[in-house]
Amino acid sequence: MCAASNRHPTFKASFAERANNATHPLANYLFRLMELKKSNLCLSADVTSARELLTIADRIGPSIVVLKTHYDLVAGWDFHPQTGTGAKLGALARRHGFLIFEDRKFGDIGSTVQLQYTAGNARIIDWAHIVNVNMIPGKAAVTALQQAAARWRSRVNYEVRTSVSVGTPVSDSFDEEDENPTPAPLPSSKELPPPSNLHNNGRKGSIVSITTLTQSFEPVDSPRFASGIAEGDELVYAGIEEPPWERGLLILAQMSSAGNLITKEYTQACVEAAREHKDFVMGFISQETLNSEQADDFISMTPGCQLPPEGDEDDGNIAGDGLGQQYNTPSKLVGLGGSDIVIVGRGILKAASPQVEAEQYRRKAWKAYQTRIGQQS
Ligand code: S5P
Repeated sequence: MCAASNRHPTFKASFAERANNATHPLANYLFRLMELKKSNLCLSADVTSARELLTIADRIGPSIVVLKTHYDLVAGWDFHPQTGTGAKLGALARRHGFLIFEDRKFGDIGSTVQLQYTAGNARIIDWAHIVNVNMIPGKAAVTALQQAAARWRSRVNYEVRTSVSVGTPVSDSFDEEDENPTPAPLPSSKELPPPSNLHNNGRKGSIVSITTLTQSFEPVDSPRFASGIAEGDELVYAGIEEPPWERGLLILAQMSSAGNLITKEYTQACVEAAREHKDFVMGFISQETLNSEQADDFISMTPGCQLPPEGDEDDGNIAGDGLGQQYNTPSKLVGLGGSDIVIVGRGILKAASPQVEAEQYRRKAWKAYQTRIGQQS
């Protein structure tokens, strides 16, 4: 563990203080959520069906501040933008108060990661508050994701609906099919061309064609966006507003797996990239805090976390999974390493009662944080 980081002001600062200093709107929100829920726990929801994912998100939601997904290992993921799995997770996130982090580990050239983030069936940016990037391709991947997020952000407040109808207003007119037959025009809609064109001076209706273009702008947070989702999904977690629309990025700066190829220089390059993109990069996936310069206030989220088996002493050492994964306890990661959020998958998912176990992890990780900052519980 890096001694310099342990002397950094953020090591002893409370999450409430760090919320006040945070410049990234989503980091500010997350710190406040952590204080409100007394939780610095992220569930790594590595389950293989959409049904299990939604069930576990609903059950564990009250204990966590972040739900981490790997959407590509989920069978039956419904891609519908308003009623699909992403939208349903979003409704659960609002109800229980957590952010969604898609652990996509983007790792390609800029233009490809932009498309992977915003396009395809999954349209990750629509439902994931946070994503992460593998820095192998270099800083351009971060810049590219930031650009894509900024473009998305500038559009997101308004959903644009355009309907085009072609035909004539006279009785023997023919109508071509509407391109978008569903929505009735909203009150704010403007019609082009003006209605005076509807009089055709007695010319045969079938020759005259009038195009009506209806374009309406609807706030994306309109209740209509919740429609199609089960009743009750409009419920919102009390005590805090809904998250801001700004998206956040975590840089994969260190890994938990044995023999990983990340070097100190590589980690340092990740920190530099984060400093250059502070309005998009919230922090790191790392094994310890990486804050070292005075102005740094990045969030460290740490996977490779488990509690010792019941009755065993917490000496910080836990057996790995036999496939390279290494584990440390919350007290070591948060208390000594200065990590802010622990990421736990199988430690919770494989427990006899995941709900009870999640509460256990929440309490231990929160206690480690309180001890670190010298706060009485
Ligand atoms: O270094 C890493 C980075 C990540 S994001 N090590 C990890 O284990 N992860 C992810 O954390 C991994 O992909 C998995 O989803 C989760 C750890 O799961 P667990 O079951 O071992 O707690």
